[in-house]
Formats: sequence, C-alpha cells, structure tokens
Amino acid sequence: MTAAYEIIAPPTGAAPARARLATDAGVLSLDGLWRFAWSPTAETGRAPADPGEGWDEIPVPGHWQLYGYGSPAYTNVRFPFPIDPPRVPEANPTGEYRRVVRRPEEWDGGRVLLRFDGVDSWFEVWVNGVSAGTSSGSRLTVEFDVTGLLTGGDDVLAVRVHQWSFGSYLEDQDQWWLSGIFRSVALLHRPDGGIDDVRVVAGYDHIKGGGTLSVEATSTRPVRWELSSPLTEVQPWSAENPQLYRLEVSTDAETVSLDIGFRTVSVEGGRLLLNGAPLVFRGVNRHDFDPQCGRAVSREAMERDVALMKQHHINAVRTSHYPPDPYFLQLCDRHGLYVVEECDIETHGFSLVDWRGNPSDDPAWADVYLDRMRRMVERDKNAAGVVMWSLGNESGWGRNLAANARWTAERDPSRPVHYEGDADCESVDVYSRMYPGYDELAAIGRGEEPALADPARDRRRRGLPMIMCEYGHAMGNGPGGLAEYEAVIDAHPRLAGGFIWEWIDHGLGEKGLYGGDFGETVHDGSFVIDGLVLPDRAPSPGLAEFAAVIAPVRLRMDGDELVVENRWSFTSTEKVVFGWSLSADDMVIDEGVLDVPAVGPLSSRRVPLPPGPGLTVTAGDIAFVQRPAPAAPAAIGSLKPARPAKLGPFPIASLTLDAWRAPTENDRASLEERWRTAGLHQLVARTVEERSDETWWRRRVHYGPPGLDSGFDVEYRWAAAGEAYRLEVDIDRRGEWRLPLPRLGVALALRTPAPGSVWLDWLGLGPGESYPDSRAAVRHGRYGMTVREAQTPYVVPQENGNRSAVSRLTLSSPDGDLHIEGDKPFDLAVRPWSTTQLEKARHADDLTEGNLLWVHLAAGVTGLGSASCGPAVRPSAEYRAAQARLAFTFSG
Ligand code: IPT
Repeated sequence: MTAAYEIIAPPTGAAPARARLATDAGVLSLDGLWRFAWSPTAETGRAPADPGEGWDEIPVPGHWQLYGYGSPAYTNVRFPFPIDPPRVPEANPTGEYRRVVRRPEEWDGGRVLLRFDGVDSWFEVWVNGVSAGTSSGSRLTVEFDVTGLLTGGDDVLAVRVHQWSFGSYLEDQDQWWLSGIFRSVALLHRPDGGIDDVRVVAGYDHIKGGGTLSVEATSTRPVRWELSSPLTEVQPWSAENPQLYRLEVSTDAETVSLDIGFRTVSVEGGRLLLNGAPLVFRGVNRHDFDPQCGRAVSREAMERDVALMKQHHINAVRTSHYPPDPYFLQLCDRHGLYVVEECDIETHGFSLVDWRGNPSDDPAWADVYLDRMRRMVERDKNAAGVVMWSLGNESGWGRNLAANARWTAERDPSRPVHYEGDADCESVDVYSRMYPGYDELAAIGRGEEPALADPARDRRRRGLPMIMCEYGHAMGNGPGGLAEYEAVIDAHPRLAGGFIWEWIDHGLGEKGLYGGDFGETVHDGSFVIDGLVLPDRAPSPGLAEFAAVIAPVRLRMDGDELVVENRWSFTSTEKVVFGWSLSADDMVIDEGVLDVPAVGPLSSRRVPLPPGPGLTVTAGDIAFVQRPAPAAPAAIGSLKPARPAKLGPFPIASLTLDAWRAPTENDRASLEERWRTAGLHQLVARTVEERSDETWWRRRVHYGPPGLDSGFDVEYRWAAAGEAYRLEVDIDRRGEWRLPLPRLGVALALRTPAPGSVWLDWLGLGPGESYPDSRAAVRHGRYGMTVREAQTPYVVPQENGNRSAVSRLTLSSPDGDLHIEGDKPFDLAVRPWSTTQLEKARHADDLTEGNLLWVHLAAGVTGLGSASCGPAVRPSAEYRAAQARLAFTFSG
C-alpha cells in the first residue's frame, strides 16, 4: 500500500514560486489558535469537511510535539526510521488542523492564494472538504490557489499534516524532529492585473561608482517602477553599511515594494569579492531555534539573533540547513549580514549505508530536488544579503544536485553557487570544506591542496576561492583555537573565511533537554547542544572569544608603537575613538584619548604609544591591547612552621593535588580516554612524611593511580607569617607521562554555608573564563562577582569558569574575607561544587550547592580545542610540565 505522502512528487495544486513582496493588496493572517486533533498513525478517522468543533486547540505557528502531542526526538545523521525510500513507518503521527476562514468582502474579484511558509513534513489542504493541493518541503513556502473553493461565507479550512513522508529522506538535518504548521499561514488577495512576481538585480559598479538595476515584473497589466534615489547617487550595500533603497513597482491594480541593496558579488582571480573588495565571511551557521517553540521562532527571537551577531562583529550567516523564516532575511538586509542561503536538502543518513539509494543521484527524485531549489531561489532572489546559494548539506553527490546547480546558475547568474559535497567543484563556484585542520586550511590557502585525478578539474578548483562552511565546533566549553584559524585566513587571500558550527544550543525547555531526554531509543545525545549562545540566547564565552578574534579593528604593540590594523573592507576607522589608560596594580592612574589618524579599509598604521607599564589601549569597544604591569610581590614577614585549620573565616575541609577536570565535550572526543587510562581521575594519596623544621611544617604525599607505577610526588609546606599563612607546593611527576594534563595544582575545599553566594574578587584576566587557546576576549583587570556568577551554565555540565593569569583574589562571606596572593600568576577556578559533582551532572539543575567552596589553584591548564568535531587542542595549548611550584600567602 502506498500513501500519497510516499509518492515522490513536487507539490500538487501549487501556484508558481515567486518573490516575497510587500504589497497593498489584501493579506489576511491565519496565525492563531486552530482546532487540532492528533493521531499516532496516518489514519486519523477525521473527515476533511469536519470543522473540528470540540477538538483541542493549538497555536499556529507551532510544533505539536511542544504542546503535548507525541514527543520531540533528536538524531544527527541517523534516520530514526528504516532506510526504505520513499516509504515511511506505519506509525506516522498525523495532525488534523481546522479553522474557519472567510474571504474578506473588500477583496473584489481576482484570485485568492493560501500561503504556508513552513509545514513539517507533508500535508494536504482542503476547503469545505474539497482538496486544494498537497505539499512537502518543510522549510519552503508554498501557495495554493483557493479562489474557486472559497464561498464568501464561513469556509472550513482543513490541513492534515503527516510527520513522516518521502520528503523526510531529504530533511535529515542535525536537529530535532518536530512537526506541524510551524511558520505563518496567510490568505492573500491577488487582484486582477496585480503584480505576481518581481525580480530585481541591483549591482554596484565599484569602478565608475553607482548602481546598476534590472527590474522584471510579472503582470497582465503595464508595469511602472520607481526607485527612491537616482542610480548615480546610490551607495553600495554591504554588511558594514547596509544601505537599502525603496523600490516601488505598480500597476493600476497593485503596488508592491521592495527594499533593495546595490552590490555585486564576484569571483575574480581566485578571490571572492563584494563590490570589488575582499568578501571574507566571519560567520555562523544558524538554525531557526527557540527553546520553547523549536523552529517556530518569533520575530523577537530573530531580532535578538541579529542584534547579538552584529554586536559580536559577525558579518555572515549560513542558513543551515534550509531557508529561514523570511523575516530573518529582511533583518539581514536591514542590519547587514551576508547570507549563504541553503536549500532544504540533506540526505545525510544515506552515508551510513555507503550512500546506497541516495536520492541525490536518483532520477526519480529530480523534480523534487529542482522544486526545492526553485522555491528557495524564487522566494529570496531579491534579498541584498543573500550573496550565495547553497544546494543543501551533506547529501552526497549526484545528478540531481548538479542539475540544481545548473538551474540556479542560469536563473541567477548574479550569485555564486555553493555546496560542500561537490568535492571536485564540478558544479559550484566556490571550494568548500568543513572542519579542516589548520594545516589543510593553510595548504588550500597556498593553493597546495592534493590534486584531483582530472587535471582540468583540478586546475579549475585550484582557481576558486575557498570557504569553511563549518568550523569551530562550539559544543560545550569551546571552541578553542579560533585565533589560529583566523591567522591562517588572514594570511591567504584565497580563503574567504567561514562559519562557526553553530549559533545556538538546541536545548529544549527550561532545563535544556537534549537527545534521549524524551525517552527516544535512537538519539545522539547532546550533539545538538553546540552553539555560541546558550538556548536562552545568553552569550557563551565562545561567542566573546569569536568576537575578539574577528574584530574588525586589531591592535598590536610593537616596542613603543601601536599598530592599528583596519580589517573592514569598506569602512575607515574615522568614527572609532581610541583610548589609553595606565594602571598600577588595580588602580587606573591616568587615562586619555589617543590620537589615531583615520586608517583606511584593509590598511594599517603606526602611532607612538604612551610609555609605561600597566598600559591599556582600546579601539572603542571593538579591540584592546595591554602591556600589563608586573604585580608587586607580597611582603612576607619571618616564617614559623604552622598547620592552619582555618583560612580567613573558612575552616579547611581538605587540600589535595588537583590534576583532573570534569571533561569538556571536546575532551571527551580527544584527551579524556588517555587521561582516564593514566588514572588522573582516581589518584590515591599516601602520606610519606610529616615533619617540621625551623621554617616549615612539611607534608610529603605520593599520589598515584590504581594499577600503575606513575604518579606525583608532592610536598606541601605551611608556615605562619605574622597573621598570614604561607603555602608552598612542589609537584613532581614520577614515571612515564607523555600526555598533557587537564590541570596541575591544588584544590582547597573550604567550609561555608552558602558557597555560591561568596563574593569573588580577583586581579587577573577576566571578566569571563579563559583557557590557553581561548583568551582573546579577556583582559587584565580587577573583577568581582559571586561564585555562582563565575560558573558558566553550559547545558551539559563540564569544566568551566577558569580564570587565567590571576595574581590575587579575595573570597568574602558574611563571616569575613580571605585574601589569597600568588607569588606567580596562576589559573583559578572557584566553585560551589566539586569536580566530581560537575562530572556526574547531566543537566545544569543536577548541580546543587552544599557547604563547601572549592578553590582550584593551578600552575597551568590545558586548552579546549574543538575535537568534538574538528581539531584537538594545539600542542602550544597543552599543559605538559613535569614539575610545578606554587606559592601563596593567605590572610584574613
Ligand atoms: C556536520 C553537519 O553538516 C552539521 O549539520 C552538524 O551535524 C555538524 O556536522 C556537527 O555538529 S557534518 C559532519 C560529518 C562533520
């Protein structure tokens, strides 16, 4: 038995795809509450003519799984059903939607279209029980002509949506499986002689200056158009200066308007250019996502995304892995973001069966492929921000994708075509890779990538610019190593930048639920939690790091000169205010404005620096550079051996060697196994000796893992110095250790009733967390926050909150203060829970505070890397010391 949703076919009854236009013709939103009935199988027993009285109600747009019908499920690559295309399981959850509509009386004559912007995954529409058509392509707009079906009175609109369909085989993106009418629905009046479609190509001639424009409109009546400025006067559009112009196109029946931007994208001499200048993506991959509403994202959420991206210097978005809500593209045009718009095609799960039966190369799927591409390109062809079309993601290669590339190049020669899976660049205009290592990226930058077998193809590919459509996997704590990527990009004009994977953690609900939390049997756990912002869009330290790495102005000190590098392609630094300040210890002693003559786009300039240590120079809130002053060493009185039971107001519960961390998700994919094999997580202590001499009370302890003869020899030396205490710790690695250590130092557990409320004040790098390969965003200064605030609430608890280059700190509780001063800068983490608690927790709310404050003082820590999908920690960011000495003064 074959169901309609198992027949591989483009929509039926659909009007031709066309551009999204603002119009003075009637538009009636059908968003709001609809009647709803859910069935676990496709046979719902509900008739399309049934108006659904007495049924439940559900919001449109929305996903039914988020309103208690069925449940969300997360898989990355694997299809959650057998690969048996185009067939899908009998258990095919189905939603019946009903709503009464009435054609507005003022909609005289003409036609009426019913528009759906997103329905997951296959649906049929009826008006008063008569079918208007069927459609799939979950993230693609479709319009049905319902003119003849509407009576002018109350008409029953019925939509039956099936969760699974043949289309699901093309929608295997790494995200939640969520169904239903999840984008807006509207009824549109199409007056006779109205304007059905407009296509604008607005270029910019950067040599002569001025715009070029071609406007094509589809109507049965004569068309006029008018631009808000003469072409000779228009300013070019770019992400740096997103200048838009209003274009009105009219007939005597309808006026539509478009906000257009003049820009020319080209590939010349192996480089990607915009208006003749280098186009370098400092971008992110963005899914439509909201923790409460899934892919039914509100306008506010989209506005927040764009505002956050702009604040963090991001200039580009790849709409992974489907066309976004159309409003998002309007925001990109308006606020300035370059968009690589991607088609709703991903057949990734076929990779697990060696791509057998991959729809991308099966002629039976050709029409459906082309229909998807066409619906994307036609809808968004006028968007200034869209600078490149992408055929889809992770769908292998085959003739249907090649045909889509051909069609697109013909339909829209103004934009290059991208698809990472076309590894030989047979049909695309840019070479694309995901998660390349640094060496591979540099080799491509130099044009030295391994040759293709076919010399002609090889020559062509070698002449193309290259982008990383995904890099810098932002899962959990990370990514580390972004500055190194940026340095490689900077060094090679062929490299047109890339897109971090990904923008937002897809954690659902308050708790940040991920794969498996809904009882799914097939799932990929927390692999869906890999964004630069947490699910509630709170920026993670990774976003701050990325912003600092890609900042459009870069400052460097070279002797007594400041080097100001302007990385904008079109904007000078004339509006940037440069400032300087001098601080001694933690006090600003002098500050002023630094006179930096305007630096033109893509150039740099040197200016003299004010002399002296403790210097900070800033370029607005875009960039900073520092020459920190060395911290003054603490004056210590004469020492007498002592064993403190208390430090300041805090009784000491324990003091131990600390060579472990709650593995990050990047550690899990790389170093964790080696660390565990070495037993770093379960060191056993044996006191070798305790004795006092004239100065110190000494305790020597051996720490070793069960079953191994390696370990650490540690000597703790305590002394009283007047009112203060001194602690010195010598750590020696014993035996064969060829591995980097998570950290090396000591952990102090201090008793206090409310450890999270303890106030932490420190002098060092901050205010955010930092690691050896993620410290571009932090600067030297004095910072204060509660211990609770010093934790980064990653959705999956893991190592976090390290503060580097700390020279001293104060912990304040209602009972008093404890000051800790290091002889040398150290790494600090202060937590209201132990490493073991952090390691065991699956969700943030598994972490509960007890009555211990954990103070981790380390000589060094290992960096983060991005091994969860990409390169491991670089050797330069590994902590490998064989010996360490730590020395602190504690005072109350
Ligand atoms: C890559 C996917 O394109 C992306 O959707 C996401 O799943 C990412 O991986 C990992 O989070 S594909 C992978 C084979 C590199």
